[in-house]
Amino acid sequence: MAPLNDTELFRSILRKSTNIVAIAGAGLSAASGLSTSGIPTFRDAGGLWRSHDAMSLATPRAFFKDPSRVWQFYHYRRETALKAAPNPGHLALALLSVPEHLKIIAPEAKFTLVTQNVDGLSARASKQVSPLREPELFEMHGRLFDTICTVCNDRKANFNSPICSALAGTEDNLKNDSNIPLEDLPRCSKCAGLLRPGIVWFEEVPHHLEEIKKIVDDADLALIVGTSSTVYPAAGYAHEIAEHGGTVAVFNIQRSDNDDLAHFLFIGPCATTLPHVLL
Ligand code: BJW
Ligand code: ZN
Repeated sequence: MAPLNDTELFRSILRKSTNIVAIAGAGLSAASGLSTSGIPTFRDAGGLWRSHDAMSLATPRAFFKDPSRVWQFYHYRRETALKAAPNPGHLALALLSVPEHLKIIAPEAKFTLVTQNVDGLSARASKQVSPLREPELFEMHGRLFDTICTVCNDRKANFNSPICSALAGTEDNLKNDSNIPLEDLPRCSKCAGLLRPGIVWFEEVPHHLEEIKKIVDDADLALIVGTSSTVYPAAGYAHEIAEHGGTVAVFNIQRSDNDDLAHFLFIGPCATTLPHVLL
């Protein structure tokens, strides 16, 4: 059956659901950011992977082959995210974690946000909406603002801008590799080893998989938001939820891979559709 675009029917299901999960991707953050294009997604026209080869940037092998180039890319991503702010889509999802503010979900309902995004904007939205509440938020592909030492494995939050002086200004010059000497790239404060971004690259195991598995197993409603549903394991969660009888609602600016199993489909920019449908 073709998916429905019926806000009232969707809300009646939302009100009855007790384990609600949102699986978010880059489209959720597309409307954030200072530039007119916001935070670029990966695979759309104008997306990051259209102009940069993913495999030469987002794998451990790529990093060890050319850490200067990979750090330059992540420096650009960090600076873009620092200038961005949560948009109404992030805020609408954050509000679902505060059911007492909402009449639209049951008071006993549990809402979890599983995001593939590394920009930290969903965590910032939760702080904005409810500063004291710890959100049920899983950042499965890591965080732009974490670093990991490649020698002693120390993981730290690091919001420095720029992260090191040698990268300053290179964000405007993404296509020209700056060949920064290894010793001038970000280094560990404990052992002086080379730091890497705290991101889950291809071939690495995403974070929180056990907790996410349980949430997916229990979910009676899934919101699939702004993701092309091409990267596993996240791409498989909607299938698993539909298979055990849960309802799946897709929020995307265009048709995407999970539409064939969606019960609801809300096409449009999710900074508009999420607040419109949820609040
Ligand atoms: C809007 C909008 C607006 C725009 N409003 N919508 C074959 C089968 C199965 C798996 C594999 C396979 N071959 C290889 C694998 C494994 C691999 C994988 O899935 N590869 C696929 C490409 C096939 N996966 C992995 O390697 C993962 N690890 C793994 O599998 O470990 C093994 C293991 C698993 C489980 C247990 C034990 C072991 C790791 C994946 C790490 C992904 N990392 C990246 C890069 C991070 C670096 C960085 O950020 O720089 O994460 S890839 C990149 O894609 C990034 C994203 O999080 C991820 C998903 O992309 P997303 O968010 O969907 O973005 P887009 O651009 O693709 O889509 C945007 C969508 O938004 C579009 O639909 C637009 O229409 C929409 N949109 N504007 C609403 N305003
Ligand atoms: Zn170290």
